[in-house]
Amino acid sequence: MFGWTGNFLKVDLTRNKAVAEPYDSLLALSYIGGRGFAAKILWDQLSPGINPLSPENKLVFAAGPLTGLGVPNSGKLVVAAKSPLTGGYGDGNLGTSAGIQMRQAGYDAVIIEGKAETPVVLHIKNKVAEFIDAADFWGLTTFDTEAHLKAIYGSSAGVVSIGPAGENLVKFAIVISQNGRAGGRAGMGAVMGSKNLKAIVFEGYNDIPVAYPQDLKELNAAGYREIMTKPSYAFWKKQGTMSTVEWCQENSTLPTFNFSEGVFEKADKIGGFAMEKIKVGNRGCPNCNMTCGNVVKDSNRGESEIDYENVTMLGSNIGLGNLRQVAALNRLADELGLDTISLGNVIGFAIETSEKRRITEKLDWGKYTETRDLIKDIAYRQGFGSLLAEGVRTAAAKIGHGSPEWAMHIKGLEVSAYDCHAAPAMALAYATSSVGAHHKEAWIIAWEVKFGRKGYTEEKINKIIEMQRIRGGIFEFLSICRFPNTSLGFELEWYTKYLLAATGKEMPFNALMYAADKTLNLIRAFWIREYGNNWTREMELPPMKWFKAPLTEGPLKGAMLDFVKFDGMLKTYYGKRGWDERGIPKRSTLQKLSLPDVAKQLEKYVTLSD
Ligand code: PTT
Ligand code: SF4
Repeated sequence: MFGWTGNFLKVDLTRNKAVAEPYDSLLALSYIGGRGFAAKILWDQLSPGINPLSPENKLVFAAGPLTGLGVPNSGKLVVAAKSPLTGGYGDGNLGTSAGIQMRQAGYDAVIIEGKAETPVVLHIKNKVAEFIDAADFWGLTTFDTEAHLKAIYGSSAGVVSIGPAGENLVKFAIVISQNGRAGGRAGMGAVMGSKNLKAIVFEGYNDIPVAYPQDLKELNAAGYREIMTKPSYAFWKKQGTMSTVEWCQENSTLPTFNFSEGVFEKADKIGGFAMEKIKVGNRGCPNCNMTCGNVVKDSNRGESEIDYENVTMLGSNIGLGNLRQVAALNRLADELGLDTISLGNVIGFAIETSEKRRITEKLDWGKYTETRDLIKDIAYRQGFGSLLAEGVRTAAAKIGHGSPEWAMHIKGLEVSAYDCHAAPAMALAYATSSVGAHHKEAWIIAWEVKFGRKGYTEEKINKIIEMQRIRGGIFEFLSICRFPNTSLGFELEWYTKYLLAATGKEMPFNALMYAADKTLNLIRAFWIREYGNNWTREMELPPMKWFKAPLTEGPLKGAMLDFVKFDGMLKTYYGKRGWDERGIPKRSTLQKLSLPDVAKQLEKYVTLSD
């Protein structure tokens, strides 16, 4: 095979064993890499119903066939497992040289199973895997862990690690690399912690076989040049995703006061232009000339790498309008290894619950010091923080007193940073995302704002499906950053050319879309297999707040979602997907995607329609 290494590495932490597992070209061509490989591995190798934090769960790091070959924006790595937060499929995608080093070590994926008796660091160098005692690392922040490991193994080693949050099994603990790249919102850091795995160091010095090396070299150079010619390139380098703050404020979609409002009176204080005033540099993933990580000095004079999601979830959503303080909270979350989106979401929930006097804890909007202390309590599972560490769905279920109505999650994953009172399509995108309420697959909000907020139309559904295939499928199985395409307009045709040069295979766009559907349906099947007959359409409905409590401020004052229309839209979406009214793939759909074995297995858990 060209492009693919043809090997996974299976690591058993219980037995301190690592074995290379070759796979064939059929698997490569069907699932391509990254999320595709991760989904296939988890479907094939996990027994349904396992506890996600038990040794039976498997943590998969998977890259695509272009990783490690110098392709623009290809320094990304998928991390996946059964999620302890949602009970379904979980994954995330982080920028790190670890993916590049993993591929150059000779592996397209590393599958980690079992549990080390005491904390370890896994060191993978070419074909050799070592299990290193991590007693001295346990308890360190992600920044210190990576710094210490790089001091030992050199600055070119790729390191992914967890912080105290992962160690303490916080359900939304994330995996961190390069002091601020984060992946695995749905608790991948907790899965790593449950295995007593503090960090992985990857070092690879092998060449990856490439079909047409000269063509690839020229295409790579041309791609980087092309990206720089895009009209929004210069502004992107200045602000990255931060300009979204002002845009959301203008369009009443800025998450504010636990998603009660879509506008925030201090939005200009935490927006892209405010950020420019305190910016000290750009950081980014490897192989990227767009470097969208905005490095700012925070209120503790530390450096913090910020972007839209973390600034709004730890800013407007908790009523904090001081960007340096928001940046300090973001840095703390990175150091502790907490997902900033879920963190801002659970804190917003806690403040609202306190405001409504359903808990005895006194919490208030926009209080930096109290919030900082609460974040530490969450990471170290102290007091009330330990309840919030379970995620908003569980916290609300335990608190009761009506609080599930303002617990902002779908399928257990906290909603990310777009208010949907007046955005039915974005709400549907959240509802049907593969990991729970994440914006990564169908960021339809911009399209919806441009073409009309009010409708619950088929056109919107079609657009969501197309976006899910491209963003949740193609970019995730290639494990390549989507921003050149989605933010600058770098054309999708480039990727078919890269694939041809790297693998020698013609993979036209429609073949990639088919592969995307296959992976997305397999992920769907994974969820259904886990939930069995408890799976219902209601699980995919957005939080009740968006249906019952209208916006009280801004130009869209009074707006909220319509329950009946939304439910109808969800059913139509299912129909277009080839799923039944519960959202379960039909037998014929799985057969069309060459997944007859999946249908057969699924039938043991639920009744499938034809
Ligand atoms: C992603 C989620 C996001 S999505 C953000 S900001 W975003 C948050 N970032 C966090 C962070 O930082 N620190 C922290 N402790 N927690 C964080 N949680 C949140 O995690 C990120 C960029 C961004 S910035 C986005 S949209 C794009 N995401 C991509 C993706 O998902 N796939 C892909 N093929 N390309 C992407 N490119 C962009 O990458 P999760 P990164 Mg992330 C500080 O994984 O679980 O999906 O969570 O990777 O290297 O940090 O780059 O406005
Ligand atoms: Fe990473 Fe940003 Fe570059 Fe994408 S654009 S590869 S997220 S630095």
